[in-house]
Amino acid sequence: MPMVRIGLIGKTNTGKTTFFNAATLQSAEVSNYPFTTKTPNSAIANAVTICVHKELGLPSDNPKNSSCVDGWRMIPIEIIDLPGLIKGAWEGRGLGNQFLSVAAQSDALLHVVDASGSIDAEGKITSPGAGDPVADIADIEQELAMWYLKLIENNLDKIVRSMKSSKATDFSGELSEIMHGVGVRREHVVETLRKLRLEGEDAGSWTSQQRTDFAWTLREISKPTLIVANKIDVPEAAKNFSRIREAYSDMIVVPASAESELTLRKAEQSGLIKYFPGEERFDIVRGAVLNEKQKWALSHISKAILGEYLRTGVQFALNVAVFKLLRMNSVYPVSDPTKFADGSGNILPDVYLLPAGSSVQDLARSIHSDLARGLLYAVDARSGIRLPVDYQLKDRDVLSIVSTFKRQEGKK
Ligand SMILES: Nc1nc2c(ncn2[C@@H]2O[C@H](COP(=O)(O)OP(=O)(O)OP(=O)(O)O)[C@@H](O)[C@H]2O)c(=O)[nH]1
Ligand SMILES: [Mg+2]
Repeated sequence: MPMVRIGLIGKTNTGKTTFFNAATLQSAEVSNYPFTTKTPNSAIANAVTICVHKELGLPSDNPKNSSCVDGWRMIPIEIIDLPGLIKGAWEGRGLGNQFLSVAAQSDALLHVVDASGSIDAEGKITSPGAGDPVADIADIEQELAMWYLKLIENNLDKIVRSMKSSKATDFSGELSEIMHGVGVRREHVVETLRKLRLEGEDAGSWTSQQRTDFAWTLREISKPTLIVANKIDVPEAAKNFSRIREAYSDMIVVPASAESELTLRKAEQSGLIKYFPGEERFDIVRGAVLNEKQKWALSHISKAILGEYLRTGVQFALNVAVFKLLRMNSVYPVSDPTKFADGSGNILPDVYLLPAGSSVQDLARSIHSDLARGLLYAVDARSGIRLPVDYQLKDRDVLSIVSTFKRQEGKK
């Protein structure tokens, strides 16, 4: 199963690497100098959802491809932290440009913005409130669309020529093939054409406005994005957060303090507090060893972040990206539906993330191609009812796949 991949994009100094470190517990370099990150960092974080084991009345489970902590199922996903982008990146300015293609290989993007307004338009640190995060978002959105436009325009003539020679009328197949590397699928192109009422039009005679609209819409459809309004711990951020929500009312905006999440996860790691990522609270377990600075930091997080915004936003942003933007369902394949176990008796060993609309056939295919080839039907472990191969999977389904090809779960 290819892992869900989420890319962090934004201007320099917005806190992308801090977010990445908090989500993955890595220690990639963070600083207040512009362009600290010079090449992409990639590591594993988790999407978190309530595990089915409690609901099924099982006292415990034996996760293999994921983990289960206090009833939360943690499903590995890949996070990519990218160098900061600047205006003109699509034309080759700055470090970010050469990595736009890496960003584009993500399934979804988290657009990290400095909501405290502590950076200027070029990403240099300034006094809080002086910068304009609403304009920063627009700059980056523009970069992505221009980059798509360039890719499209560079290939449009070729596509139109080849369509003419093959007398084809629909260019979605060819365009998606060319843009496959940046995660554009045929259905994205088809949806874009439909949305803009450009179906059946000769792409070769589109106006430049039509090309631009096509690039913007294709980018939105093929690369779902949410805005992370970071540095919400800085007082100046509250006002900007409202402005961002207003200006981008059609997008999900998650208030976040990546630095607070990093502090909490590090304190949890060293046993100072008990904290589960995304929770609305933490408990101090070794209060006696905390110094004044640590005490102040934890109390500030408790009041200014958890008290005001309920959570630091890091885990929440990842969950929203996976379960809302990408509409993933979590599905638990088992080989013994009566015991909810694999062939070796491991209870609920695996969970798969599959986009809404996926079928039993899709699940079988993502487990093993042989399993899919010999696929007969599936059994719903909760009810024992047989499910046809085209049954559309629901979130939290537990099912056993019956195929002429026998295999044990966990063997790939
Ligand atoms: N107050 C506050 N500062 C933060 C937060 N997140 C990051 N910072 C600070 O912002 C500065 C930039 O952080 P980085 O994580 O290096 O930013 P980046 O977006 O990766 O920057 P580039 O790699 O240069 O693109 C550092 O001084 C961080 O400590 C936050 O949630 N709150
Ligand atoms: Mg960085």
